[in-house]
Amino acid sequence: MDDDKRLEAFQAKIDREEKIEPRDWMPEDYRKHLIRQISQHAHSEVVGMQPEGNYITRAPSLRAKVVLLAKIQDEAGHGLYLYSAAETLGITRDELLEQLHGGKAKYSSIFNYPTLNWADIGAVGWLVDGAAIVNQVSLQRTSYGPYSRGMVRICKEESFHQRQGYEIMADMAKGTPEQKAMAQDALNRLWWPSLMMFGPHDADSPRSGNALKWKIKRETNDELRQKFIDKTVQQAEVIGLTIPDPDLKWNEETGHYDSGEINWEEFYNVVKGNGPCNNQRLTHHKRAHDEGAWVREAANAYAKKQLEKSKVA
Ligand code: FAQ
Repeated sequence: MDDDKRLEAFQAKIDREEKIEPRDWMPEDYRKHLIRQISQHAHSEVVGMQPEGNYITRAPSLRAKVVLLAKIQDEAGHGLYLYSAAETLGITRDELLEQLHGGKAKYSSIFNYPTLNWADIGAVGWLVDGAAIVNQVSLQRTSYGPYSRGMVRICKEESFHQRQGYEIMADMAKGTPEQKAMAQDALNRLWWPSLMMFGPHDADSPRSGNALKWKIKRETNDELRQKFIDKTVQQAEVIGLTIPDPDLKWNEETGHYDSGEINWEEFYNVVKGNGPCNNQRLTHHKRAHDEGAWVREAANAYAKKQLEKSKVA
């Protein structure tokens, strides 16, 4: 079959809602697009452990500590599923990490903001995991089989994470005036960066055209952002917190909330590496990777030994 025919058959398969699997023929651009998106998603999960990891030793109760620990371990697991999904596309884990450490691969802008206190841990679970779920529920229907299946499990775990954060915020919002003020302050600082997680407006999103045609993305950046706003505004109302957007108002006609404009200059600045914690996050990741070299060496030596044993048997 020539390439035009293959391409036609590939698109027809996608249009029939059949999944593309690792051994299926796929255009090079589709493969590259997926490696970029899945690996950036994986890096986000792993780097995203850092803003929370600091609070394992500071959680206010044993229960809070156990729940936070379980959540952070889940994020590591999500990173591993996603790296494995990316590897099915013909790239190695080492190459993926080189791209991260060399600054070629991005990770979500949200993880370049600091977590200043326990209320921020609540806001991360509620808003960041909440935004991640909206995006990932949509990605469960993505066209690439391994990514789509990974998302199903990840979404189940994310909904526990979102509840973990919302519970912290709800408890603080009904606590002392100081606790409520801390919860409100965390919402004020993390609201806008959470909206930025969905990426630029559709008109400014260069990757969306192919992503939608290939059904890698099932909904646009703005559609998903709107879904997140609609459901989160109501959750804020229930616990008595105020979304820090003076332009936010219900629109009877559209059936959605209208909202103010995101500070895109801030977004692009963070994406370019100049956010408050970019340097800290990457430096920490590199150090942890270097310090873990002995674990990789030991695992490789063990695997080699097992292989030799199986040859002898
Ligand atoms: N941050 O043309 P588009 C989580 C980049 S998981 C940084 O719209 P696309 C769990 C984009 O890469 C959170 N960069 O791109 C958790 C592109 O640059 P490139 C991660 C961003 O791919 C919770 C350029 O801008 N989730 O939180 C961002 O069609 C708590 C142009 O943008 C995923 O990765 C951003 N926010 O749409 C863990 C979901 N937005 O690559 C721990 C999968 C855009 O050409 C604790 N990814 N850029 O150099 C996606 O759905 C998409 O890739 C989007 C971006 C929606 C992120």
